[in-house]
Amino acid sequence: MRISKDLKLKMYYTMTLIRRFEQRSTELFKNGKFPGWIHVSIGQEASATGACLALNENDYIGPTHRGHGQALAKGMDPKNMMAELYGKKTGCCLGRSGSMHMCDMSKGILCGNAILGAGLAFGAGVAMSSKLRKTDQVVLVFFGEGASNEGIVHETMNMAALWDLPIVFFCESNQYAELSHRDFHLKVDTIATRGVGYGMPGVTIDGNDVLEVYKTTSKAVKRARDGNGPTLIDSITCRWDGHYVGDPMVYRKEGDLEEWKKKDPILKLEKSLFKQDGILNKDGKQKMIEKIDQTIADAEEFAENSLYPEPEEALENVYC
Ligand SMILES: Cc1ncc(C[n+]2csc(CCOP(=O)(O)OP(=O)(O)O)c2C)c(N)n1
Repeated sequence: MRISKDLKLKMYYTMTLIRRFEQRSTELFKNGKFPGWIHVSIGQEASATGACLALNENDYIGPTHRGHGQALAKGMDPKNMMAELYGKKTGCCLGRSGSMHMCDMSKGILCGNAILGAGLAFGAGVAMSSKLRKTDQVVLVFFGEGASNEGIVHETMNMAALWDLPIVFFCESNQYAELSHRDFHLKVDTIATRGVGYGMPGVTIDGNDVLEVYKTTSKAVKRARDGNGPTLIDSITCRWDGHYVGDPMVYRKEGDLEEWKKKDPILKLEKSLFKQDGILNKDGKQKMIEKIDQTIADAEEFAENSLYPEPEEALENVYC
């Protein structure tokens, strides 16, 4: 599969935006600028980017509790995301969701979910709707290797395969689930092998290689759109930060962070873009970073200057 120069640059831009957005939101959170809890995905940018860029604009994603990168890659406006983190009225969920439940239906971003595995069942419902209404839309649901052991994940995969739903199950295997290394709760080397048990293909990929993620996801999306049912993708990556911002990471395996940092997904793509003349050079990189930093600064200013919802608005948009 040939990947155009423009798409490669878009991948680089998106991954860098995710990283810098999350680095800045970490600083803002630590400075007490907004309340709650945030889970960042620094180190995993290639997985969210390659997966989302393989989708059409009107396809859907089901994000996780670690979903900033997933939503940005699917096109959420950084202003609405930052304002949501701040709990402001101008946020993507009017200040009601915070970091973990962001959505933007106009961009096909179904609600993030703090209940592990639940997003898969919602996603299968949306995929079923797409199939019944013949809209040709595909749903890609993200989950972690920790969530892969939840009952709802197995029930959903079985049903989705049985009914050939247009859905892609995308596992961001980032090595840790809360404070547990994967070896602590998984007997198998890759959860892709579980696909056999449901009658769907399972593929293991280097989740830090955005080109590989994109190619594999594109095939899975085509299979789903063609009516041939779901694919299970195990995208092997690693989170560099704690489970949540502020996590002291005392459980982390010695030396593993250093090893994973050598496999930085952004640097990996950068090296290949620099090598192929004309795609990116030092100047182009600098300009792109300036643009990204301005986008983030604008988002921050927008969030700072926006209003909080009024207490009497608390029950607006509540359906039941
Ligand atoms: C049903 C359910 N069980 C337990 C939790 C508590 N919990 C929150 S995040 C997490 C670990 C998630 O690990 P993983 O699915 O690998 O995603 P990651 O955080 O690594 O991205 C757990 C156990 C929860 N939110 N929901």
